[in-house]
Amino acid sequence: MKKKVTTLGQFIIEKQADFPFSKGELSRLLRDIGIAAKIVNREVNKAGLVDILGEVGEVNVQGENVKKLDVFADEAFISALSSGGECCAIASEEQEEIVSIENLVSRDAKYVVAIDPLDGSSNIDVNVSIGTIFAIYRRTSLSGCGTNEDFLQKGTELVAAGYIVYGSSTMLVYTTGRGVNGFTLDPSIGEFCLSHPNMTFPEGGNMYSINQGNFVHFPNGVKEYIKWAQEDDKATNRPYSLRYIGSLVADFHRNLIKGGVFIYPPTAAAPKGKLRLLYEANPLAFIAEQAGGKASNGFKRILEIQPETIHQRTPLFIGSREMVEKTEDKMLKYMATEVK
Ligand code: P6P
Repeated sequence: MKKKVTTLGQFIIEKQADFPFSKGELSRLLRDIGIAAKIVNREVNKAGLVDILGEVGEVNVQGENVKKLDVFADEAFISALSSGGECCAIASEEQEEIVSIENLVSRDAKYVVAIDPLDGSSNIDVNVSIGTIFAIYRRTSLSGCGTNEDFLQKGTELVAAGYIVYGSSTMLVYTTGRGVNGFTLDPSIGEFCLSHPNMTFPEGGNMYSINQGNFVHFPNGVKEYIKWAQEDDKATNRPYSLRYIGSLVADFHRNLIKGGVFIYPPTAAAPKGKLRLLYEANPLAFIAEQAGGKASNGFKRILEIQPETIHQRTPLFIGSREMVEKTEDKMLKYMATEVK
């Protein structure tokens, strides 16, 4: 018997019925993100075929060489969100300042979106999975174009969050605070179709993701955790396997499905780590918690961190609950001697 196909659009409408007073703005905003994701997916899939690779030659606000697909993805999401009328401002990894959406349709819109349009873009040229990460807040400003303050809200205030992973297949995974659901793009009909309902981390897990090349610079708690993970103890499924793609969305997605912990720790040179709070750590932390997992900076719940600036960084320990807690135990052991 043919399985019923539920598209992202149908799913959003069905779920909207759970919010009787909702006027559909969030539904339309999620739809706009889905549309932009399909446009970016088309270009990502062509990347090897047309001259869209290579560097634009500019350096973005993060001090990294900008790849053409980064620019394309940023423009695609800004365009879709600007014309959709449900978002009044965007904070993007590719934009130093927030993008206030001036048009009449969006000026008084209810939501703001923080986004990493194409994370892991250094992997584009080697055909490794990359991703988009988005976080949706209700604005705190009363009207007009969005302001910086609209974005400086704790992750606990998130209304919705999600990611798109452009890999062997393209998936959109999101939460509105009532569980996590995954949709796989069916290119034959151009629709994201529900393929992973109610995603949760499996119990336990035996994979850890970290750039072990930086071992000498890690805090002692992380060094001790890595040595613990490598011990031979069949009863606790150790030694664990090290799986690190160097693309946050791909590493997180694999760990969500198979169980695992992803660690981007602080170092003396980068005490806040590398990853961004607003549009990388917070949205993935919301998803992780909704999927029964955990996300912290080694000591504190990611979603409780009060943002001060839109591009601020944070260390990130995220994934299966028990595995994150084990890393926190190790970090706590050295807290007194290490926290700056
Ligand atoms: P490193 C990609 O540049 C990225 O922002 C994340 O996608 C990824 O997890 C991380 O950086 C990799 O950083 O320092 O290990 O190369």
